[in-house]
Amino acid sequence: MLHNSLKEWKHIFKLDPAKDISDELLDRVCESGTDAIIVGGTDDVTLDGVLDLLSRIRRYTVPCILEISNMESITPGFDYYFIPMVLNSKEKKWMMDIQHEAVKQYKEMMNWDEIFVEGYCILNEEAKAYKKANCQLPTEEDVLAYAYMAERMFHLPIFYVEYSGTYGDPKLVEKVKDELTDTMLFYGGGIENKTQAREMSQHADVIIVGNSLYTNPTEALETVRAVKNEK
Ligand code: 1GP
Repeated sequence: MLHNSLKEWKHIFKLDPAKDISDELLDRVCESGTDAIIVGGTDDVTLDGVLDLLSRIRRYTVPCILEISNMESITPGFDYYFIPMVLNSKEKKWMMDIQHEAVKQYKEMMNWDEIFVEGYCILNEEAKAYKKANCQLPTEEDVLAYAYMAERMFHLPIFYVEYSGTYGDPKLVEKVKDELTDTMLFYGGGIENKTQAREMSQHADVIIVGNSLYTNPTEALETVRAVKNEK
């Protein structure tokens, strides 16, 4: 069952533990009014990097989520843990096997009130995660079938349309939303300003803003108000 507070979320910032962020910018991010902060990345995610961000974000009241990238950087102390499953990977490893390993190692510690599994569909061939997880580019029909499977076959709480690094197709996001009833739709990728934030949040339940925080923080920070008040 999806935690009630998550059901109300509209906006999340994603911070990469492999990237530097100043205290000043982190303060603006944590006080921005975003619903939560995800700590997660693809390359060079280390326990030190994760712990550094966790301890700094913990000074604020904003909920803090670890999106698990590898076994080495799993640590207690987050409010929530998101476990990705890459639905359009060509390898069972990214859908099943690493999660299986993680369960063998951490089963005793797993609190399912805090854990949410995300069905990822990665649609940008240039994204690091696309390459790392050895993905296959799905057609629109494929994406809609993945969304259907995420909800109906796997009962996943979250379906994540991931365009990491590039702005995606809002029409496709709209069609995906029509496919889902209980499963929440997350959209992430290339959101740099209010207009894009508003466009994607017309369809997605939650938008995730990552990279633009590091490149143009002022505009990235404006995406919060764009989706939370001015809908
Ligand atoms: C990455 O979906 C998030 O996992 C956000 O993407 O970094 O392109 O904003 P961007």
